[in-house]
Amino acid sequence: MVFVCGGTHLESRVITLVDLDYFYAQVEERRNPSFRDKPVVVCVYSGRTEDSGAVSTANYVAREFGVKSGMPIFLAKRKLKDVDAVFLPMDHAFYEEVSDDVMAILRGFADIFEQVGIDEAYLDMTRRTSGSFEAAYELAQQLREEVKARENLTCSVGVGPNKLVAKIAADFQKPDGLTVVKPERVESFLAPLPVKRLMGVGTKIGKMMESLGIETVGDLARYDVQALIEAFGRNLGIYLRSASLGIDEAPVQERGEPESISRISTLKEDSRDLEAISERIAELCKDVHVKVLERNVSFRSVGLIAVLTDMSIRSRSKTLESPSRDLEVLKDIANELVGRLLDEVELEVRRIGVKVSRFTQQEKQKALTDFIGNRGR
Ligand code: DGT
Ligand code: CA
Ligand code: CA
Repeated sequence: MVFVCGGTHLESRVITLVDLDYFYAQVEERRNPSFRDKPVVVCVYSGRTEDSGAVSTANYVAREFGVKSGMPIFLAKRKLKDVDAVFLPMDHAFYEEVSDDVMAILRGFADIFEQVGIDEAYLDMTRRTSGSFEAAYELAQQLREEVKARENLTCSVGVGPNKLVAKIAADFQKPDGLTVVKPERVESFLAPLPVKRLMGVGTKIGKMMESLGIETVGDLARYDVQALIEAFGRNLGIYLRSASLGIDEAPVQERGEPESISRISTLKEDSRDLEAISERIAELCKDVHVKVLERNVSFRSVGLIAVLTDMSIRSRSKTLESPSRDLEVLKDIANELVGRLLDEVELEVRRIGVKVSRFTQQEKQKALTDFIGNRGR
């Protein structure tokens, strides 16, 4: 495939994958720097008994003790017996917030940006690097420095001619690594890696391959393609063959933006005091408003979410007559909704949240006014 870019014909795309290191645990370390040298384990407590549930992720100190994502909490505790380790419940809303902030930085480094999951994103950099992997290396370093300086987080970055290679390159040196694989180095880079590094090769297919004597990506690349099709079926067989050669033409694609922006936080103490709640609401509105401006949207709906003392959740919302992106409008409506809510419930409020939705893109409106403005000139 040849890519045309600014009149020059490029041999290859330049695709970068950024994956934040031990994401939830790293965010917890940032929030509480005294955790840094200790094993940190972020848990999803199922709530049945004190220790029932699973490990969501762990920092690299904890991983040295054999703690892994998905492991039962009691097992992680056993592995960290007699060690000064930190076990924390997952705080998903907070990780989402941090993720949004990081993604806003990454977006600035991409021609086309595709977030995948909470802690990783693909960046198509073909245009801005004019297809140069040297330029991509520099950009990737700059990106890592910026994420570190502005968000105090480390990430691992892979650069390659497509998503498949970029992803494997990012996994190659973790944490805090950068691996660039130029097109001509793809096959030799992949060949020695275990086949399990390829997407789609899980435990079951891995076992089948083992029985065929395929251990590395190189083994797979040399394997007779007809025999692969016999063993794995046509679609998977052909996919495995091309994956083993580092071929992947899937484009980096901008995903649909989330339908809403929200912020929620816990009050210092449970309360029905309108003034105290309003103060918190003003802060939340400010945060939401920053995101609204960043996304360059206007909202037509404002919502309020309250978690009460008994942990029950109430929400109220209001639709605007016309789209707005005004902080004062947002605050006024949020306060109106709190007033209504307090009239309607008797319990105290524990957590309070603000949400905006029903977006319209600001850009399009601007383009239209530009157009009308230009006609008169
Ligand atoms: P890494 O990338 O190897 O340095 O470590 P993580 O923790 O960033 O791992 P990653 O990128 O696979 O996953 C991103 C986040 O997703 C991670 O911080 C927590 C969550 N997560 C990953 N695996 C699991 C899992 O098995 N269960 C649950 N509940 N959450 C998970
Ligand atoms: Ca990660
Ligand atoms: Ca990830």
